[in-house]
Amino acid sequence: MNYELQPVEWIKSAAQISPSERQLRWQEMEFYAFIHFTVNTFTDREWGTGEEDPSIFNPSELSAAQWVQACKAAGMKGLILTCKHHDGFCLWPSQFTAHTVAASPWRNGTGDLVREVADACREGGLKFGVYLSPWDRHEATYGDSERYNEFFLHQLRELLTNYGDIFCVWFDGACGEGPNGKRQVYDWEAYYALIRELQPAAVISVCGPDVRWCGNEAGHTRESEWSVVPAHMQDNEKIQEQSQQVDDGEFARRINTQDSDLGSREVIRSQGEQLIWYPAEVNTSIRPGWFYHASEDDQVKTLEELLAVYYGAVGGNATFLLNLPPDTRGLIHKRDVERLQELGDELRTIFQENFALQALVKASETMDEQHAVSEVLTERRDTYWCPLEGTEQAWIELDLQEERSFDRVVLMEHIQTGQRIERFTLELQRADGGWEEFYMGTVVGYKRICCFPQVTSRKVRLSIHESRWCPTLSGVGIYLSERGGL
Ligand code: FUL
Repeated sequence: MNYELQPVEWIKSAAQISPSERQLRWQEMEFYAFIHFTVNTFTDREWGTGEEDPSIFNPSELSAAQWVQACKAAGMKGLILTCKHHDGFCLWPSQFTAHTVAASPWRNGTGDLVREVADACREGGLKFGVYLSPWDRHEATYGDSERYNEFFLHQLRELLTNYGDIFCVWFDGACGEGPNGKRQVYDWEAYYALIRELQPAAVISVCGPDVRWCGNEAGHTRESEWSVVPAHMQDNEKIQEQSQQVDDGEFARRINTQDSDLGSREVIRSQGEQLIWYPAEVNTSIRPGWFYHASEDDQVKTLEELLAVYYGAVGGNATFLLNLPPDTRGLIHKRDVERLQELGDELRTIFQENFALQALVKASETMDEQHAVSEVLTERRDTYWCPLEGTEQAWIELDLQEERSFDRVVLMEHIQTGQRIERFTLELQRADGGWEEFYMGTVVGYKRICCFPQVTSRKVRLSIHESRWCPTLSGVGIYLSERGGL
């Protein structure tokens, strides 16, 4: 981008930053699982020391099919497995270390859990992803940067060549001291290059260029989650940096992962740097811990809690990565399984009937025939409505053909052409013909699920008050949740 541009030209170029094909495919997955499982499951810890004896890894009834079934019941589209957590124990028989399932009694040392999970995913129609912790508390070369990087690349290659298509490589930012007291310098560029070579369709998440960590592990999303943010958000080393000194001696505020506003006009303009498409993922666990602890059996998140995270994440222009920790049997506990089924049932019920599909729809203006407003009512996401270029305010109106009660409105931008909507309202038509606002929102992006107390009307209007260059919409849905307003 050229920072010398006038504001209107500048916002036009910001409006045109768009996702890569792999980012688009990933975003469409919406909801998928994290599985944290390793020696920690058997030691009842969250972080292993690296000194665990592989003989403790011995799940008695492990069934990857059960995990996949639980994910599918919840409506998830994929699963990411901790193939190696910080303790260094590998769930596959890596040729580059003895600290693996091959040294455990599980399946008499002939097991390969990565294979079992990858196969079960493929069979069940889920995409499969890998978590490989760069921080390794077992590996002797850790801290001897060059040698460890080589070792890590070997492990990556094993995972990316032997287990079919991988949709995501998830890199954690944790970096501790090595056994020799040295600090490891990760060769991120080499890791990324190998992933692009072996699995070009995979996104690289968190410590990676494709998917941004939302900034917390509690399941919170920002009110305005922008996918277009300044390029330094991608900088692994500096991600926690609060501020930096600029050339003229003044302190310029640099936004970081925890800030509440990463992408408003004011913020991106003040950062004065390259903008990138870097969408958010919300990761949280169904229980307090990432690994299974019997003591947390009565702390499985409630349906209401999970729905709230779902609405904030999937309904707030992010994706939802929900962690499910299998227990020492190698099964997901009954309580978690039941909760996942309830969640899936609830979501299927809420989004069962889209009242908008019957609607007559009109718009304040339309760019051309290819972008007719009727495109917002089709299931297709590659077609969309938009007004004339340069029109930042516009509206569409839906006549539902009969009076309807509803409490959820789903809006989707055509993000293939960028993220543009900044502020909108929803209004309904009163009996006297006047319009009454019942919802105000900011960004839309891939998907915004507007939740509000039930209203009743035949006509609904979406007014876009602020947008970048010109808004787009590829989908609109209107629903009634059985539960009433949250
Ligand atoms: C963190 C790790 O330290 C936790 O153990 C867990 O894997 C979480 C997803 O990321 O950084």
